[in-house]
Amino acid sequence: MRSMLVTGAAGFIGANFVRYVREQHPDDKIIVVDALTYAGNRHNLDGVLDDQCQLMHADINDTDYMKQLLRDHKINTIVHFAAESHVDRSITGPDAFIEANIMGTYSLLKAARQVWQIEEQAPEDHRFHHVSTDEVYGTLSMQDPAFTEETAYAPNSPYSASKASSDFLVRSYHHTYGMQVTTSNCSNNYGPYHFPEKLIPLVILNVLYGKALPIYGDGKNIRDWLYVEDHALGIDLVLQKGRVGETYNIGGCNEWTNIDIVNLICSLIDKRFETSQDLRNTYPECPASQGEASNSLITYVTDRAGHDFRYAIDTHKIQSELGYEPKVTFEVGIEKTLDWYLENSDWWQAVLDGSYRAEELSKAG
Ligand code: NAD
Ligand code: TDX
Repeated sequence: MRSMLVTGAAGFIGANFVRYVREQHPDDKIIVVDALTYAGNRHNLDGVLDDQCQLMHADINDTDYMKQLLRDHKINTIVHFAAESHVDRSITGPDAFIEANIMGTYSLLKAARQVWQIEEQAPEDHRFHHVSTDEVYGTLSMQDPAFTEETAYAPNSPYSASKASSDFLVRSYHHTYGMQVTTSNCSNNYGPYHFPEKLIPLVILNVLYGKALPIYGDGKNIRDWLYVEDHALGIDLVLQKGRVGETYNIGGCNEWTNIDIVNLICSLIDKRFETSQDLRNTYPECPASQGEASNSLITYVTDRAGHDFRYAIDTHKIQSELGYEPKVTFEVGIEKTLDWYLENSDWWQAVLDGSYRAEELSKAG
């Protein structure tokens, strides 16, 4: 039986991963540890927390507490999501990224090495899975082949540099101490619980309220988008069948320019408003409620500093070794995502008006 420590699972991908594991592996015991930063929200785990799946409000930099959790709950599997994750924030304030992504990963590795007594006992039944990003590989031109696991690291933002550093620390704990590690490098995720500072949820909510849709630069930058549940599936396969010491790229083989994604979301929202008086009444500021096209809100703004042009993932390794195949097409995934945001306004209202933060701060006393 697995006893898992899942870090950062009050955030977007970690919360979806925990939901996935609860469904697919109901016997697993899960301890979530999350510092509940601005991006962490305990409501992301509503309905899945119980005796077998508990949330501990703590910082992974608290090494002693991490050791205590590993011991007390006999953890044999760590799945490490906790990180600062927004590139724009890393440009304006890199300190938090160094602290959470580099120091935090180091703290967790240090705790695991000691508690699992890696060198003394060489225990078989342990795993440290590190969740990383395709951004560590840098940027591609239109002509370049997609990133493989052999592509040299060339991170360009403080965010991707901090993730690259954490990847190397994890790698070193395998080579030096024999810790059983795996790493996955995934492309852009989208889906439920995505924090609305990131492109897709930001566009959905701004359209509903008739706010400008900021497009960085000329909007031609390209990202590969993967439905978040398919990221969870990929990690699950790596945990079950992945070779220790290896890295696996996870992607959707689904490249879009930013401007095309934004236009698509606008047209999907326009279609829904056409047939729903209820939506028109609920969101009167949405252009579609006034018979206008939502993409009239598109506003070109100053480009992101150091903006990577293109990311693309070669998924051959995880497909051929582990049988990975994403299940949700983009056409289906983007509609599911839109449904989720339209059906869960309580969630994002509390995020936007800060009431979930206030609730958290009052709990902390
Ligand atoms: P997120 O920002 O939504 O969530 C991060 C979570 O980590 C939050 O709940 C936050 O409170 C927590 N956290 C931050 N610092 C912490 C600390 N010191 N101690 C404990 N908890 C802490 O991020 P996300 O989009 O869910 O990304 C999760 C992981 O996946 C990250 O490691 C990220 O680099 C990686 N990743 C993200 C994407 C993507 O598209 N979002 C793609 C590839 C990889
Ligand atoms: O307002 C915006 N306007 C805009 O044009 C925002 C927020 C973004 N963009 C562009 C920048 C990117 O080219 O859209 C693209 C996607 O931006 P983000 O949603 O910020 O994602 P990105 O920077 O690609 O990084 C994401 O994917 C990889 C995650 O945030 C990372 O954590 C992950 O590692």
